[in-house]
Amino acid sequence: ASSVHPFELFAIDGLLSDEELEIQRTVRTMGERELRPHVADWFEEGQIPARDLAKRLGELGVLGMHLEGYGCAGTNAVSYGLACLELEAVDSGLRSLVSVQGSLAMYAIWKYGSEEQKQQWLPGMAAGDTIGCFGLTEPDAGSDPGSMRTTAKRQGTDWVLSGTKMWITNGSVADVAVVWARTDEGVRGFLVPTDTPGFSAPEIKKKLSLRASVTSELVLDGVRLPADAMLPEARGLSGPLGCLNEARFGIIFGALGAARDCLETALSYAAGREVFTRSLASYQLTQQKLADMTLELGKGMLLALHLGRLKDAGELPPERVSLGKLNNVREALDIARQCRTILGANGITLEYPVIRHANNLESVLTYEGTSEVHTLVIGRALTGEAAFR
Ligand code: TGC
Ligand code: FAD
Repeated sequence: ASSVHPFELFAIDGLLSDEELEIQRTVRTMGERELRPHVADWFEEGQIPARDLAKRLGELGVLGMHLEGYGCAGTNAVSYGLACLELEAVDSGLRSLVSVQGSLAMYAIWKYGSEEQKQQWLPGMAAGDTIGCFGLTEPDAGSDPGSMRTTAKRQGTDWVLSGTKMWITNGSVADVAVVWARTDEGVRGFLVPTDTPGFSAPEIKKKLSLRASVTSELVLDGVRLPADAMLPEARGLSGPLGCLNEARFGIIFGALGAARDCLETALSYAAGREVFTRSLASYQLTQQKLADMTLELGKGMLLALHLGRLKDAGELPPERVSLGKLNNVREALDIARQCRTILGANGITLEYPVIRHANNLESVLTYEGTSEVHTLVIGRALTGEAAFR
């Protein structure tokens, strides 16, 4: 019997330009050929060849791809989203590497940096020769970054940074850390070369999610920086939050990549698996699961594309980003868990990608604003009442 791909049922490709389709195909091909064969091992071992990966992703042109100038490709937002989708179809950890490099570390410099800072850092970061990380979260300040304790104090013309950042993607492999700290004039951002005395980045081990991604603590023990290490154009919490909008946008598409991979796996598994007398795919209960998941995947994709078009038109305020991040990550996680049931016991091994995606999506639900935070952002937009505190 013939079958149709979930995205084909929704006629998604017809909504994309030739250039967008080409970028999507290129990233997908590279991911399938070069990343997928290794990713289950990276996940199992809890180790990735981050330097080689960054270099290869730089060659592919996806690091900071939606930024203009300084060696960046300057694509539209939808193309960037599609690249995130294809990388996350392999593993959320790979999309994380790209999100943090391009949307958090590079974007912070691109948006808030001086011309000298941009010239110094961005071309190497776009090429993947230089790795960046983004330190906002602290052990006691996650959803509420305004309560951060890390300080930057003036000593003559220098700045001295002290404090601890937690859960920082790419931390231990980074060459430069974008660190947000409290100063007498509010929260400011600093570019910290990671070989500066007083800086260390121990890796966080024993994770059961995003194992194919480096996650670290950043320790700032009296890190002395020159005056020009500060990002001149970022003032207050709107600086880091402005970067988060960019990374959250990538996740709106990215999470659907993980979901698509789970659904494709479950469809093919159900077609080949005989239970009782027939293929698992021929039972009504299975078809209900597959139909419901296809609906959510397709609706999520339509939402992502709509938000992408709005972003390209300059009409994507933060509460719209929250709509996409909340919906698409939540639904992707539900899809991953439901697909897991279709694979039965095979669903719990790394022989199939499904439980790896499901475990990864637990992190994706939490980072870049938890589902509760995005719910409250939408609630504030609807009612005018902030319920965070
Ligand atoms: P609030 O009073 O609302 O705002 C403070 C200032 O910030 C402005 N603002 C924003 N600006 C740009 N984009 C946004 N999304 C913004 N949201 C708020 C706001 O206008 C204000 O500006 P000004 O000039 O008046 O000072 O702030 P609040 O303290 O009440 O907090 C609001 C809340 C809870 C929504 C916010 O703090 C928040 O988003 N919390 C979640 C934190 C978060 O997402 N952390 C992520 C860390 S990075 C990460 O997880 C990377 S993982 C990546 C990977 O591996 O892929
Ligand atoms: P908390 O803020 O302590 O929240 C705990 C629970 O309380 C959550 O369910 C939350 O939704 C809920 N909650 C909080 N406030 C409210 C409220 N007002 N009302 C109701 N419920 C509430 N951070 C970085 O800065 N850079 C990175 O590169 C980075 N990478 C990460 C990578 C991984 C793998 C992970 C897991 C996290 C990463 N983070 C990073 C940190 C991430 O952004 C935070 O974990 C996240 O913002 C939540 O903060 P928290 O873990 O401190 O949880």
